[in-house]
Formats: sequence, C-alpha cells, structure tokens
Amino acid sequence: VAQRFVAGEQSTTAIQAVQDLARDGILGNLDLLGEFVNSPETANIFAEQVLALQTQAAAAGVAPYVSVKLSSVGQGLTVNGEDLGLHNARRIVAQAREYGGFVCLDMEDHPRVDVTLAQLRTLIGEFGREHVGSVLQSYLYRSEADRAALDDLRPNLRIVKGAYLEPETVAMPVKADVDAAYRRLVYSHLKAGNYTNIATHDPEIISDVKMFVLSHGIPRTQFEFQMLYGIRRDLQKKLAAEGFTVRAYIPYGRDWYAYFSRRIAERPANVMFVLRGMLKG
Ligand code: FMN
Repeated sequence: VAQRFVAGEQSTTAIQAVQDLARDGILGNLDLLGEFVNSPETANIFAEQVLALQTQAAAAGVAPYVSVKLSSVGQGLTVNGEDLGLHNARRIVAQAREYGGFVCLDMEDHPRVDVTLAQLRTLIGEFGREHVGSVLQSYLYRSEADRAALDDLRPNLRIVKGAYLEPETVAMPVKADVDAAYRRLVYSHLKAGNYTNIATHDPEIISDVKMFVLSHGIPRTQFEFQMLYGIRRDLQKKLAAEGFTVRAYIPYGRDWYAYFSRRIAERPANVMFVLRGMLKG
C-alpha cells in the first residue's frame, strides 16, 4: 500500500533505490523508519540497523547519506549517565565519517528541538560539519533565532516547513507565514555562506530560490534540493537535468505507519495513491 513512498522493508531494496535514482542523476538520503522508542534495548537494536545500513551502502559503492531521528536511537533515555541518543549518534556519525558519508539529524516535534540542536553542536565539534547536520522547521517561531545561534558552526542544514501537529503557541498556523519564514531561513543561511538543503516540493519556493542564488552569486556547490521519494518525481528529474544537486529522501523499513500518516495529513491527495495501491491488492 505504501510502496509509492517507502522503498520496501529491507536495506537492500533501499540501496537499490539509490542506485536506480542515480541513473536520473539524483542522489539518495536513506531513512530507516522508526521513532519514539522507550527501551534502551530497542534503541540499540535500531542503531545497529543504521550502522549495518551504512556498511551495506559503502559495500555497494554508495557513500552513505542517512537521516536519523534521535528519538529512535534513544534520545531522552539515560544510560551510564549519558543520553543514549547522543551515544548512538556518535557511533553512527563516526562510522559515516569513516566511509566518507553524512548523517542528518531529522527534526521531530518541538519539545525535542533544544536537545537535538545541542547534540548537533556536540557532534559537529567531534566529527566536523562535513559529516553531520540537522534540520530547521520554518513553521516554528523560534527557528530564525536558532539558525542565527548556530552560525558560528557554519552548519549544513536542511530547511523544511515542518510536518508535526504543533500548538499555535509554538508554530505558525497560517500557511503563508510558514512559506515566508521558509524563504527567510533559506536566504539567510545561504547568505551566511553555509551549505543549505532546500527540502520542499513547493514549485514557487524552488523557482524563487533559483532566482535568489543567481542574483546573489551563490554557487551551486553550496546548496541542494531535497524531496521525498515518490513525490514530484518529474520536478526532481527536471532540476537534476538542469544541473542542480537533487537528493531524494528514501524511507524504508517495517515501521512506516507514522511516516505515511504525516504524508497523508499534509496532502490529502496522497490518499489517492493509497487507494490505488489497495485496489491493486
Ligand atoms: N519535516 C519535519 O518536521 N522534520 C524533518 O526532518 C523533515 N525532513 C524532510 C526531508 C525532506 C527531504 C523533505 C522533502 C521534507 C521533510 N520534512 C520534514 C517534511 C516537511 O516539513 C513538509 O511537511 C513536506 O515537505 C511538505 O511540504 P512542502 O510543500 O514544502 O513540500
């Protein structure tokens, strides 16, 4: 049912998806689905699976680029006096660095932003910004200040609008405000000279960003477009054919329900894909 958005249950099919996208000049960003574990054992098993994924990708000749939700590897659980999420992230980023890869710390719901950005700071300090980055969500009022506060790190950041159901006290309820904040975040991160991942399917924002980089002389090596696997494939191919760096976010694994529900919630038209899949059996 969910196969339009999820590249199978196994890491081998996900790595195969990266290799298939490469034929269209599109890079991959692998995401083993999972979130909010509450036992250290489950968190550690999850981390082992991410480590195995990176090893398999490297063996297949693909420098691993993975996205990790820190809640899935134990963020918030204390083991031996240390946050287990940070402990496991260290193992994953250390291995990514060995393989010349990159780890993006996905951003989850707002109570996790402080700790995730603090852990990003720690990890960049230990492994370098070439191997680890994170995400800012334009719907949060706090994100512009967060971006400015990270500037000393010159971090690699993915800018998104935000996918969680958040209270109006922390997140903008009006889409036009979220879109305007999105542009401001991208423009200020680019102007500061930092690597920026423009993660949206919004064609107006994408064309505005193209104009912005032209008029500000920002090189194509300083940014990339990111979209979700299976969404706006036409636009992904077109941008890649125009010579932009494009990376598709490829979720895989058995735990696809929460991911899939967010996609349906943000765009009810996606339900059509579900129905079509169900009819096909
Ligand atoms: N939303 C989050 O809240 N946290 C994330 O870490 C996150 N990562 C994303 C990565 C990519 C490549 C894309 C394309 C989206 C991501 N999103 C994330 C979802 C966006 O916040 C948003 O819900 C989705 O892109 C739909 O909005 P759009 O019209 O900008 O495409």
